[in-house]
This record gives sequence, structure tokens and C-alpha cells, in this order.
Amino acid sequence: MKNASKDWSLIENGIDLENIEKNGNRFLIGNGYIGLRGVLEEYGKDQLVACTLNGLYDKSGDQWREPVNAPNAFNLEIRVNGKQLETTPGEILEHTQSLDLSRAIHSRRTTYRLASSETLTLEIDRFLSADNIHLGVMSCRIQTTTECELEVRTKIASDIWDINGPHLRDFTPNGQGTCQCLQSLTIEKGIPVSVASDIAASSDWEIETESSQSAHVLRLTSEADKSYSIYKYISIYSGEDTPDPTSRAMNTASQARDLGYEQIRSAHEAVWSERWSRSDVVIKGDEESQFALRYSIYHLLIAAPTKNGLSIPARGLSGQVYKGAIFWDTEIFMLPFFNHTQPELARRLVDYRFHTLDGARRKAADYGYRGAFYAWESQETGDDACTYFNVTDVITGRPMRTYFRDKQIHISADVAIAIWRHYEQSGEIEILTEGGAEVILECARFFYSYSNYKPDRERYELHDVVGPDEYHERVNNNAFTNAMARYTAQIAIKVSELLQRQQPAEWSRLAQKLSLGNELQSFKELAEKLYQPEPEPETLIIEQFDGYHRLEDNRPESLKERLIKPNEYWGGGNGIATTTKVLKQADVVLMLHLFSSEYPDEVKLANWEYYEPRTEHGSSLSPCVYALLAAELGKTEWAYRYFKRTATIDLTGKSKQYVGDLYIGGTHPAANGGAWMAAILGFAGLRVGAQFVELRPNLPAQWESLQFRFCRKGQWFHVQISPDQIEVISEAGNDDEVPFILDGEHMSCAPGKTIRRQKEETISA
Ligand code: IFM
Repeated sequence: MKNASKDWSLIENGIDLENIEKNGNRFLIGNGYIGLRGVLEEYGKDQLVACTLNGLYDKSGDQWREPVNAPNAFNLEIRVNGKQLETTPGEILEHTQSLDLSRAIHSRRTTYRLASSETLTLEIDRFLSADNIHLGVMSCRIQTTTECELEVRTKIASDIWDINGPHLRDFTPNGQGTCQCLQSLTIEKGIPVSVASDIAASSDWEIETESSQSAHVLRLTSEADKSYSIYKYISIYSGEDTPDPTSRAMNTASQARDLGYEQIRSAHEAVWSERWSRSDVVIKGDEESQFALRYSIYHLLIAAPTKNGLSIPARGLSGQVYKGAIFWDTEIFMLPFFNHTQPELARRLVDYRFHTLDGARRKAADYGYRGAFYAWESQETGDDACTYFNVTDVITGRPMRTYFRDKQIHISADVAIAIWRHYEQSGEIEILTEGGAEVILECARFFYSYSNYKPDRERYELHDVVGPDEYHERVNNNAFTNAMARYTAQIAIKVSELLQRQQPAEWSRLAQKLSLGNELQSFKELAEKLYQPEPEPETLIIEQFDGYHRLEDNRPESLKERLIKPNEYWGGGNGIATTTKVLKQADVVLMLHLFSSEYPDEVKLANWEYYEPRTEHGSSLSPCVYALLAAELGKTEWAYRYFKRTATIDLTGKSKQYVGDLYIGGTHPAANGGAWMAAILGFAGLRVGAQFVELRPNLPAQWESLQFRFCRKGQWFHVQISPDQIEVISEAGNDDEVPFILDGEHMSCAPGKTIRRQKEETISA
């Protein structure tokens, strides 16, 4: 296996059929447009083969709308002397599957038992080009220990996994020379999807094309111990990419064949090398954390789109779970990583919300509100894909009404605040003038129209909402939601002031387009008078929502004993958590992280300690939040425990697989982003503010040092933290000096300079 190093490669030896589903996620490759599950080439739909396309959705009959899985051109079968090789433990002498994180290349090496003591060894490397998102390549080498008649058949297989499919119809094969193409149409909108493949192989092979099957069949008589190579070039386009996807896909595959494997791989590797140079985090002294964090970063990078109008679905590109939809996961849990290390990719994610603003407007209007109410589960148009009955009651078999879609209004604040934070970090006013300001104002408008003014209390309140803790639906004054809505109103004012000052023409165009009139006054009022649940004077606890304290106090472990069936949903009308204080996921604690500067440490500590034992972590979004706040509070052992839980989620595959009868397996990019946040915003204590940058580290005892880079307003910094020193190198740039606070000490750092803070003293070089 080439370049398989333990720091950078996930390796599994031996074949265990029980691991097929898990490995589909663990060995996933992707390029932001296509995700290919970590299945073996000979697998079919029963082994959950999926080549998921980002941003192309389809609805089949009255089933849930979900992303389209393209036909699988990475398929390959081998026959030896007329007999097909079987991937079963009995037929296999050795098997290794690996994923090289540094280059996003999936490899397998399998030695099959042939008759008597003879063997055949198959090695395949495959990748989805990061340089051309419509291209994938597979290189295959076969060697036998004896002379045999070999037949390799590789087709564009329509035998693929769908959860709510099928999504493709009218399959039309097409061939020209050695290039094969399978064109099809999506069921709902008739959008063409074309998958093409071309082949190159050494002259020993006799190549036949079977156009009716979109297949290449290669035959030869092998010599003992001689290696034979085949390269397959695969291209995918849909009618959303180009008016003529078949020609584009065929041209791309054929041109790739002409360029050759090495050249395509080098271009792909160059992109990955650049990505890692920005995003890698080096942890010394703790190999397990190092690998888990790199693995988390890998998953963020393979899911991030480089194409406009796309974002990162909650299960990345690992399949169709959660309808391939975009949730708040992207804005709150993934965007910080991209803002700090991949500003261009961050911009794509932000742009997605500009692109779907009209959908958010439609949703608000549908519910009788003004402004933009973003979809809880957003697909290509921004209309809500979240169903009213999202879960089935496993006891009665009846659909359960859930209110995620209707009441999880914090989504509009998640979007608005994420845009503002992206603006603050990048310093690019275009983010506001090219759509960001409009989104923020529309979100503030939505919250104003949603709020209730209580004249006797002289305050606005937000009633009938669902906060991040989805086990308690339709509550009033969820502290998190109120804080987010209030901040949305505040930034709407800030945006208006900024644009009036710096871009007056743009501001008047926008104010006119939105018919703002004197609504800014309403936003000001909301910002000032929206009720914010305060820490209680005695305990410092912030009540999660009105009446939370009246609920039965319980703990997740003992509550679990009330389950009648293991997969029961804990929330909804009759869920075991509904009447108790047990919460699904970080709620108040997330608010304290997001608005950290507004609360003293005593309040953060009291709430962390209060809510932590009551949190079930029934969402993969939860542990990282507890890690973040624990790290900030110097509860480093707790922070480490939660960091490890977050960072290893996709390695161990130990995550919830079902809610009710709903399959929710797949990768967890929000947790992956959470792992990065826990390491950098938590353990390194990095805060990139509008006026200064702060580092207040609390490294886990195991970590000898932590190194990473981050970008602020186009200027890159390199940070190295060890228990006795913080060092910041400002890389060459044309920015002014940046004020830093290193462990409480104020300093500033000019481009090309280094600043250090040692335990006892501060040195400038
Ligand atoms: O966005 C989350 C939500 O907070 C909890 N349920 C799963 C969603 C997708 O990850």
C-alpha cells in the first residue's frame, strides 16, 4: 500500500462482512460535489454502494426528497478461468483497506485464493479529483502466481443504494470509441444525469466495450508474477451543471484518459497539499488525538463544495440520510473551521444561504411571518424538506408530529450570525453587499414579526419555539433562541450603520429593495427589549426555558430504564424525556459558548455543572459544546473526554443509528467541526475578535504541544503552544499590526514578526 503512514492513514486489515455499513462511512472519499462510500468495487446496492451528488435532489412518488445517487462507475468484477472471484472471508487470504487522509485516496489490496495454492492479488487506488470535481479515477493492478485466463468487467452500475428511491429513470447507454456513458433522468424533474467512463490499459489486455451495459471487458492470459494495470477515468455531470451533460462527461473522461493517471493524481494531490498546509493541526504527545483530529478535518474537507449554490449536508456526502439536507450544523459547527482555515470555502457556505433566501422568505410567508425563516432542512431551493411527521413511534407504529420545521426558529439566527462572523473574520464587506446584509435584515425582520410584545412586562418574548434541545418542543423563551434572536437584531443594526457609513449607495438600494421604512427602529427595540433569561441570583443557573424548573428532575441513565423499546424517540408528545429535565443536546451551554464574553466564568461553570449530568448527548452536535466550555473553564480533563468523544465519532462508528425506525447513520461533519473547535477554540483558547485576537490555552495534560494556522482578514498566523510558551508568527502580508492577548498579556504582532509569551515573561522578536 503506497504512502500508508499511521499518522495519515486509516487502515483495516482482514475482511469482516459485519463492517460493510460502517466502512462505507469510515472510508468515504469526496470532493465537495461527489461522495463515494468506502465500499469495495465488487459491491452492489445491498452493501450500500452510493455515489452521492451534492445539491442534486429528487423525489420519488410520495417518499422523502433526497439527493441523487449516481450510477456507480467504480464497479469492477474479476473472473479467473471463467469463475468469478468472491469477496468472502473463505476466499480471501489477505485484505487491507485504507484511506490516505493526506491525499484523499482510497486503496485496497486483496489476495484471493485460487485453485490449489495459487493466488491472485488485486490492488486498487481511487480518488475523486479535488482539481476537477466532475472527475474520478481508479487505478487497478492485478497479479497472479500462475498463468490464468483473466477477465475484468467494469461497468457503470445502476445497482445502487437509495433510501427513498429509485431516483433515476430512462437509462440510455451511449458509447464512442472506448468511452462509455450512461445517461438517465431524475424521476421528479427529469434532470439528466450522465456518468461516463474511459479506460486505458497496457497492451497485454484485449479491451472490449459492451455499450448496452456501459461496460468495459478486459481479457488476457496472465503470466505468473507479472502485474497488469488498468486505469479507469470517470466523469459525472448533471443538467444542473451544463446543458449537455453527456458530451461534457464523455469529453472529460476521454481527456482525462489522454492526460493520464499520474498527471491527474498530481493535480489532485496539489490541491490537497495546499488544503492541509492551511488546515492541519499538529498535536505532539497524543497520537490518538492527532489522528482523530486529522480524520475529522479530512471529513470536513471532502464535503466542502467548491461550486456555488452548495453547502455541506448534515451527513456530509456519505449518502441520503437526513435527506441530504443542510441544517444549522453547517453554520454553527462547521463554519468556524472554514472561517479560520479555508476562507474561500467558507464563502461558498455563506453564499448558499444567499442563494436560498427566497425559499426562506416563502417559508416565513407560509407561516404568516415577515422576512426570512430558513428551512430547518434545506435543499437546493431553500424550501423546507423537513416533514411534519419526522419520526415514527416504534411502539404504536404511528407517525409522530414533530415541530422541528415549524418551531426551530433559531435557524434564522444561526444563519444571520454566521454571516456576520464570517464578515468579521474575513473583513470583506462584499459579504454584506453581495447578499449578507439582505439575509441579516430579513432574519431580523422575521424575529420581529415572530415576537410578542408583553405590555405589562414591557418586553418582547418568543413563544412556542423549539431550542437546540429537541426533546422539549413548543416552549416559551428558550434562553438560547432569545439570545440568538436578540443578537440578530443587534447585528441588523450594525450592518445598517456600517453600510450607511461605508457603502451609502448600496445601503439605499437595499433599503429600497426591502421597503425597510422605519423598521430599523423595530429591530432596535427588539435588540433592547427582547427578554433574556438571566442567571438566577442564588444558583447562577439560567433556566433553559419558561417552566423548565418545574419538570421532573432525572438523569439520562436512569430515564433510559423507562424505555419500552430501544429505539424509542425520547421527545415528542409521549417521549420519556418530554416531562423531565433531561435534554437531548447542549442548549444553554451552547449559548454560553457563543456569547462567552457576556457571561462571567462563575455563571458558565454553574450552568456547565448543572446541565452536563442532565444531557443525553442524543445528538452528535452536543459533546463538542461541553468540551468547548469545559476547556474555557480549565476543566481540561472533562474537555478532553468530550473532545475524544467528538473527534472519534466517525472512526469508531459508535453513533446512534436509529431514531424510531428512521436510519440516521452516516458521517457527522458537525461533530468533525466540533472536534476542530474543541481543539482550537477550546484547548488553544483562540478568539478572533473584530479588534483583537486572544489565545488563552488550556492544553490537555497529554499534549506536549499544539500547532496550527489561522487566517484573519487575509493575514495568516502560525501558532505553536506548549505548556510553557505561546508563540505566534504573523506570516508575511500587508496588514497592519494586529493586537493580541496572549494568556492575559496585551501585545501586538506585525506581519513577518513573531511574538511569544512564556509562563513568566513576554518576549517580542
Ligand atoms: O441539526 C441536528 C439537530 O440539532 C439534532 N438532530 C440532528 C440534526 C442534524 O445533525
